[in-house]
Amino acid sequence: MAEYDLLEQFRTDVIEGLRAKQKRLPSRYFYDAEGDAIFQRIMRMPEYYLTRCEDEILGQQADAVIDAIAGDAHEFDLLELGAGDGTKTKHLLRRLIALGRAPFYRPIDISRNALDALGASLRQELPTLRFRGEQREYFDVLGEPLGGDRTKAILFLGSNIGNLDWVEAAELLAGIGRTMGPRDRLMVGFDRRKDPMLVLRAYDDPAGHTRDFNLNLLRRINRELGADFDLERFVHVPVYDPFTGCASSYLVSTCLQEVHLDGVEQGFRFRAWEAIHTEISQKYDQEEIAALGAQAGLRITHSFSDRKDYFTDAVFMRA
Ligand code: AVI
Repeated sequence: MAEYDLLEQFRTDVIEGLRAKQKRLPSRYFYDAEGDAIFQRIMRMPEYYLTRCEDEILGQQADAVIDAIAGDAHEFDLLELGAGDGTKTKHLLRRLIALGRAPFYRPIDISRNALDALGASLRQELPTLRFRGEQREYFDVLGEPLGGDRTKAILFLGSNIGNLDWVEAAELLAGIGRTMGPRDRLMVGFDRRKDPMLVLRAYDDPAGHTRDFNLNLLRRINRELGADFDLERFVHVPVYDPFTGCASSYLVSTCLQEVHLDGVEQGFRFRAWEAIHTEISQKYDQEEIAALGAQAGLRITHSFSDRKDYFTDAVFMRA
């Protein structure tokens, strides 16, 4: 999508979300340059176990993971949806290069900043690697297949799937599955169900990075869409429901107020303590991972977990 269309889509989604009976803002808009930088801080904080656990899996089980996703293919496309800074994937890339194998790495991310930074670091750290970044949304892959007749290993790491609800997640996996041949594999990173307080702390950190991450979305709306959100009048409220395994974030208005957007005549009214839903981060158990895959027409071939069983990278093929 062109820059102009992206901005129009952002505007439409914000207006629709703030007009809804239960207000919402899509979490995919967290990731402007500032949001990317805050997310880097989140990934480094002690409470956010997800990144460290998946890093442990890819670092310590790289050979087994490579075997599971690429078999004996020498040349293959390694696609990554939502590549971010690619830190964890570099474990696999380094090992592949050391083994003398020749993957063509295709990181796909909605964030131009993330892709540019990743490209620069790859050129420096892995100068022999062939790669090409693509700025796209995950869901674009449904309308526009991932392409190529070469063997494909597709990565969807970091519990990014957790930011989708069950129906969206199953649709995305099914859509990816339709583009997969019998030799292709898809590896998805799932955050596992665990002690609810541990999950909650990952989204309710004492340093306030997750709060800043959420509030930055209002700052972005102010800057890009000419709104007048007063950030002092919203608080970040994370909750975790151990019944559904869903962590949710809200921005809650602390008072009665009206917010305006350039070109929109009617303001958006907030009652005191009215909430905007901003994000879900779904946690899964092993049965749910298998059931989600099955609903998408996929079956698990391998499953890799960290020592604490906090995180699982599941490898799927077409059922
Ligand atoms: C990108 N995604 C998997 C993160 C998560 O855990 O849901 C985003 C995040 N939101 C708050 N902290 C981190």
